[in-house]
Amino acid sequence: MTTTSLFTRDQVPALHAAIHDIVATTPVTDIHTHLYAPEFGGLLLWGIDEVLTYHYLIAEFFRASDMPSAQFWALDKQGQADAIWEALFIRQSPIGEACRGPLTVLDRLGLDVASRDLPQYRAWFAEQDPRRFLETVFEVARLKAAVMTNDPFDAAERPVWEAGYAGHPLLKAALRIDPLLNDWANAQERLKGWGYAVEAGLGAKTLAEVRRFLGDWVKRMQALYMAVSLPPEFAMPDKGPRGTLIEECVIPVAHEFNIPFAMMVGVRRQVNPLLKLAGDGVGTSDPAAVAYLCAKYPQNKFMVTMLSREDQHTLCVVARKFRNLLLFGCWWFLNNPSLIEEMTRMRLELLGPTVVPQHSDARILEQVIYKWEHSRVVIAKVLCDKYGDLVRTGWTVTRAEVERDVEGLLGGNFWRFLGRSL
Ligand code: RAT
Ligand code: ZN
Repeated sequence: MTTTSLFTRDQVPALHAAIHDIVATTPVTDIHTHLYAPEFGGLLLWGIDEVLTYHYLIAEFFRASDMPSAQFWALDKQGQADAIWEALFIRQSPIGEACRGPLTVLDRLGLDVASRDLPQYRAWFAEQDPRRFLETVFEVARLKAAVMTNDPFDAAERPVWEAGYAGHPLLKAALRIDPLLNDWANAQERLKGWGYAVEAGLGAKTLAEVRRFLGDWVKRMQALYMAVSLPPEFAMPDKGPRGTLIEECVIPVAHEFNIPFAMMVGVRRQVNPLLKLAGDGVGTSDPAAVAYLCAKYPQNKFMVTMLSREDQHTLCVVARKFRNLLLFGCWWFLNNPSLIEEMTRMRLELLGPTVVPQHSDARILEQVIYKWEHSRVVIAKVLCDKYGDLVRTGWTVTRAEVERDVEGLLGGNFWRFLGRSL
């Protein structure tokens, strides 16, 4: 089939086949992950034991098993992976989305899923070289780039930047500033220790120093955007430290460097601390906070994803009003086929192809294989309905037009929003 193929109302099956093919093969820019370049050493997680101890699976383990949490946490990584494999894959069927993921990974890497032979999988992963494996995984997942989550407050990560890390062709940086915006008292002490003249009260001098801190790290990381995750109570305007720091520091620095400020709203941290990283939950938020920022700062760019299903419609309506707002991803508890389908449908109906329907949030390298494959299938299904509805009006669609739209949805819209190219 050539790129000039034209689809009419009589060619819906061929149109659907083309859409599935295009969505499955178009290279992706994954705009939010927790992956790292190999230069960050142990921060780049990969391998079957990491895949099996993903925090989504840890949460599910504690439902399926009666092992006391202290006993689980006392196990080493391999012991935890063994316990999870036994509880979630052997003693019950792995039908949940987080369980299905590792099976897709194993299969697409050429391993025999039917064997259920965890030691054999381990032996295969042990032979991989992380640098080469990163490229292999990106090829299998058809990723052309992924954006990391880079936190200058992280004691393991910071020294890599300070030692002059020079960047990676596949992994781009994003400056993550949760500690600054969600825990100013502690952040202030840290900034002071790093030579910024900040005080607890947010006076003019302190705000200037916070701007200097942000600017220094945007430059050092060549950050594509600044990002924060926020609790359900996030509200703007807000006279407290978070609101002041956003309006007086983040907004002007984002404007100066012409980068977006990404807000990931709705996470209720540590609902069950016994689960550690797996212990966070969700709450409904107020998209009016996003509308306030978009309206007050039309020269700034904002990227937003919200964690609660209930907020998605209101957020779409906000995005209809503001061209400086890019919606992205089906985040975390929303990254399940039924919810991706519902959200993608709603976004395309309300916003057309001006969104970034998915990011992977991968914490472990191999996860990009399943997260993207599973999402591509759902996105293609929704697009089949949408283009099918179009041609049934008498409108015609070319393959090149579908390719153009899908390129945007799978990352091009992000780059254009940034005003950059890969
Ligand atoms: O999705 C996740 O893995 C969460 O643990 C969070 O990291 C979340 O994505 C975030 O960026 O805060
Ligand atoms: Zn994340």
